[in-house]
Amino acid sequence: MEKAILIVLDTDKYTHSDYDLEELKNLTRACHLKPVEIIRQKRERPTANFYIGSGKIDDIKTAIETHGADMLIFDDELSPSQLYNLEEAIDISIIDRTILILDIFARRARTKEAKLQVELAQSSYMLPRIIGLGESFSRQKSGTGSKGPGEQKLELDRRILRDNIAKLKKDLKDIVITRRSQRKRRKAGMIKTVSLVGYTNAGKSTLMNALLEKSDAFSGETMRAKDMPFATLETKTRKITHKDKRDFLVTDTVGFISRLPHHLIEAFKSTLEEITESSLIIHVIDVSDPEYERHTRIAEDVLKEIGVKDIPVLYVYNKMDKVKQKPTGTKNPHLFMSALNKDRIDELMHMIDVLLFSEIHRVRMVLPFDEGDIYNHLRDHAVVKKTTYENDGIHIDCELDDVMYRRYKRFIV
Ligand SMILES: Nc1nc2c(ncn2[C@@H]2O[C@H](COP(=O)(O)OP(=O)(O)OP(=O)(O)O)[C@@H](O)[C@H]2O)c(=O)[nH]1
Ligand SMILES: [Mg+2]
Repeated sequence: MEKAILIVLDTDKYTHSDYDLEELKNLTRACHLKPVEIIRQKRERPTANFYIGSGKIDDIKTAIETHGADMLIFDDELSPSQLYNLEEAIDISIIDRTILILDIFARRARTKEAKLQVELAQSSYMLPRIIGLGESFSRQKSGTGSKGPGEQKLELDRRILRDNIAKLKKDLKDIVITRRSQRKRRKAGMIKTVSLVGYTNAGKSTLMNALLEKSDAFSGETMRAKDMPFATLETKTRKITHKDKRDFLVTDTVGFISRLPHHLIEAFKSTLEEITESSLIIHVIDVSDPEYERHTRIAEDVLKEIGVKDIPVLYVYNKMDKVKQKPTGTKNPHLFMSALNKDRIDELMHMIDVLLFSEIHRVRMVLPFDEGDIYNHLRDHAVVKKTTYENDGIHIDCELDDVMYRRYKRFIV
């Protein structure tokens, strides 16, 4: 296995936690590289020439010697000139966080669409970085004013890359058109779609499998669920039918990660488009992960970036079998469960049914002070917009589904 040295810079903008370092090691391993050392520096901001301070270059060289390392991995996006300068100064291969993540995606992509998307992200990321090398090649320019061999080769590389990008975009467009018309047909059939989203490894595919097993039309086909980053790169949609519930479609898709490369989001937009058109989003959160609250925020940021708005969200706090205490800071409406043990899957089916099909009632309620349990139930299972404490009780503005509406009718004013 090739050995990699990881380079981490803590700046005023971003300080790495232990968790970040662990995650970086896992990403490295997912690329079949062995992390042998982390070199860490603290500065206000990256330097323009080497990203890290130039004094660190010697430390890096020594570490390369010591370990016999084959690769340097920078846990950030390097600019074309930083990459170029580093390559000039250091003999072994250098990659950055974006190239690393793109490489994992490339290894995992199975469908034609996923492969095209990854290749598009890789090519567009590399294009300006090849140009970065241009400055060095042009130094070889011959005296007659004609182009030197290095420069000619560079132009050729760039042209090939550009042609390739254009071709990838066209191929992808054809796939997107097919996808859109499939979705249109589904919409015409009025079947609602539920999208599973969340940080990578949260248990989305495991939850999809648990839902599939509940379906009367279960074919035996399951999603790939594995303990590794980015097990899923494809979007898969399946129908769930149940004798006492209304049919719906469920979509499993690629997971998110902290500082997900922008190029990747761009390239995967067509896959992620599915989410923006769903009727309900199930945000799966791994509560056994100490950073689950941060991961929740990261996933929400990605959803915003791909254009999700005004879609109701159900928060599934997953892997409850691995923790002793109920998680804090939970969002609503939510459900605590274990997708692996399939506990509370019936309750999930019920919540999906209610959220998808019941009418929403916007109401004002006045709860007597001794009905704290009901208040807690509302907070967990309805959308509470505003709470004020008045003399006659707790005044609550909230949105209730049919079931809750009937249940608490007596408190509605
Ligand atoms: N203990 C426990 N493990 C779980 C649970 N749900 C999922 N897992 C495990 O967590 C790992 C990741 O599960 P996946 O379903 O692949 O997660 P994912 O969100 O689809 O991940 P990506 O597709 O990589 O984004 C697997 O090893 C699952 O067996 C759970 O409720 N409890
Ligand atoms: Mg998955």
